[in-house]
Amino acid sequence: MGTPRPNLLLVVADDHAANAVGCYGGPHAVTPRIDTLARDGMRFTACGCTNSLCAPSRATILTGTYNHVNGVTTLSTEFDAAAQPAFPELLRDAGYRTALIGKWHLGHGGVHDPRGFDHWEVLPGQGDYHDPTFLTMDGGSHVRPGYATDLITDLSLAWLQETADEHPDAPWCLMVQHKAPHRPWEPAERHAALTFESSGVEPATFFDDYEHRATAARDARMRVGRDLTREDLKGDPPLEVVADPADYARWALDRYLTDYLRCVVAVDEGVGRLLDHLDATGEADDTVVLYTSDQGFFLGEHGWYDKRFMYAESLQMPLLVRYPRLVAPGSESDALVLNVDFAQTVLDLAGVPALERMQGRSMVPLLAGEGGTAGWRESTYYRYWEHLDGSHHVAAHRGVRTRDRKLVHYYGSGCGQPGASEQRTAEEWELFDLERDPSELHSVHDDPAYADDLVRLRAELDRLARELGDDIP
Ligand SMILES: [Ca+2]
Repeated sequence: MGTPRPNLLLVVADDHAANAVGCYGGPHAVTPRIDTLARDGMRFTACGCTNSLCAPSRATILTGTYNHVNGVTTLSTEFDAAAQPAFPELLRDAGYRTALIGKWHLGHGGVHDPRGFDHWEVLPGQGDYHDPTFLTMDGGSHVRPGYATDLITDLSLAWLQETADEHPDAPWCLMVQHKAPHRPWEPAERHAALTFESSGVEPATFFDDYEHRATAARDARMRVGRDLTREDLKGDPPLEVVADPADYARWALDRYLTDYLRCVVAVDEGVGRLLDHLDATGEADDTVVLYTSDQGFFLGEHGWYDKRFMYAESLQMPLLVRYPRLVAPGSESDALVLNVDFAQTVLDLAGVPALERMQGRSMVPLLAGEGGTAGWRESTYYRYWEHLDGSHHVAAHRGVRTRDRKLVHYYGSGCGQPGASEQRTAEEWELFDLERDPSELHSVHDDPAYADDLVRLRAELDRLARELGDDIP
């Protein structure tokens, strides 16, 4: 890249599904400010995560490596920032001012603290929505009165002002990491009465019967109509819905989505404040703005909340990138990009060499609109390690996704991972024809018509595992 080196504003939400980002065309259009990033930049329609879970995705984003390399396989495996070089440190070494504000979720104290930042202020663990405690670089902590999403934006704007005052000539990289809209979905007081027509609309797969798939789908404990708690739903159901499970499920979905979307509205407002700031300071043209989430989320599809599975809604991450000096407004890419690509992309935009160990690819050619997806990867590797956790009970699995097929392998073991059950479960496979069955309702794994596909995809799964250095269970 030429000069000037761009500023880098990376906004990472938590569990923000593409179906709740208006520009993705889903049912929930509540993000007018975030949507301007698609209007003015590039919308990626097929961005995936490599493991649909908070901490593992964050470790992948920072290091540009898969979880078998960075060690953050589950929620119980803390990040060793001293042993896992991450892109912010490389940027700082190259003269960038760097900061991280908000959710970290990769452990705290010593080697687990954020590294490579001139400034950080983070929530402990998941953090709280209201009057949250923040941890600071000096080892201290303090409670800040207010709403987490607003406070994270306030602190981000304050740091931008401070760095502009003290280091006016240095480019900066700011990671704004929201807690929202993560469970338990507690909205700001000013949004507590907001309602949404779309919260009452059930997805086509809401009453999924989990037939024609591995038993893992049926056995998962993340059904909106069964597994959300009274705390999640903020109260008891009205009497008229308790007798009928379908009525109860619809009520729970509306309750769940209403609070989820209220939390998203605050995130959108926060993004709007950051964009307004860039306009006010005249930095908009020289700043890369990237909006994403650490993974996707189920908003009632298949009857579920949460993530973890390799199914479409949890696999897909929203990814919007605005950078007027490189990216054409209103552009779109359907390349199979991954969160493991972000580190190398950001470094490339800054003109800083990536590390040899990084396992993704720079998306800069895609952002520049050069050659479409020619030469880009045509298959992606996935592995969810947290076998049968006590709450959601999703079986560990790995898989390969191509443009028109998805092969999933439930390998039946926690492989000794912290946070994973040692209970053995049956080994199972699923194969989906994504063209005929985009909702992934009917595995064709045992259909003779797909025998050739199966052979080809199993070989591709093995090839990817070998290439990336993951042990095949
Ligand atoms: Ca998350």
